[in-house]
Amino acid sequence: MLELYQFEASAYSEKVKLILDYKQLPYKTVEVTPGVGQIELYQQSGQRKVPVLKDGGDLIPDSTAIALYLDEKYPDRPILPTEPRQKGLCLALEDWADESLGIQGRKAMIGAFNQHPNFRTALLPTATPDLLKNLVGAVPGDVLSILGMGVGFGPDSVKEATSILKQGLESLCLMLSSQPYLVSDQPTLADFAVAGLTMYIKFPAAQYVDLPEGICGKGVPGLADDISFQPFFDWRDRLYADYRQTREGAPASSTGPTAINID
Ligand SMILES: N[C@@H](CCC(=O)N[C@@H](CS)C(=O)NCC(=O)O)C(=O)O
Repeated sequence: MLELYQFEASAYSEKVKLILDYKQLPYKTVEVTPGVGQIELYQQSGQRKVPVLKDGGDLIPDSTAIALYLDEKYPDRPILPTEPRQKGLCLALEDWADESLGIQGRKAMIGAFNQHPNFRTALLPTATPDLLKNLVGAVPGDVLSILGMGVGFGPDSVKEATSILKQGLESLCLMLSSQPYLVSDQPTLADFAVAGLTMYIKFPAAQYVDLPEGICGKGVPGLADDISFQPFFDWRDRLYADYRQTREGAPASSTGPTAINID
């Protein structure tokens, strides 16, 4: 069976899980322990980041490489359009999702999380030992940078990220206002990349991701709760409902307020 080495809270891993689910491929996830688990990953794959897909003897790091590998090896329910213009658009949007939405989203989320230490621990993989969780709460800067989660963003950098994301979310709402998916009338890699990489702006509901319930369905204040971006989040909810597998025994979706509530 396919194995996905991942962090549950990784948006790049989420993108791959959306694709695996869309393609109806059975897989199991292997939670990588930050730090020590990444050393093992490095020894096996030559790099320390998740996601990494294991398919028999093949080990494929990087969400884009995994997506392309999956589409070639398992061509049923294709995620790359064949029409050249659509294919070009799809690949460009996927890259934008990875390089802009994902990276700026992480900055904006860390900016929101930095306001309250408890929220930092909520981001850690479920397998993280309690000791490390406590450390993250106590000295988040050091530990989170070890985890590659990016901290130390100044207010200007968070503000800039938020403004880039506002334009991104507005663009997505406009693109989706007259068509069901970003590139064609079927979901493509672009849709799954955008849905996955916007995870940090607003976390999916608990029935899809195994994160502390407190953050599921919540997101960056000023983005996740801005009513003008609701069409995008409604579209993403539909994509999840249509294609993402639900977790067994997961609590029902919460319909509460969308912003992170910082007490
Ligand atoms: N380009 C990579 C980015 C993957 C990535 O940034 N993964 C993060 C988690 S979301 C990671 O593993 N960070 C740990 C580190 O940098 O040590 C992809 O598309 O898979």
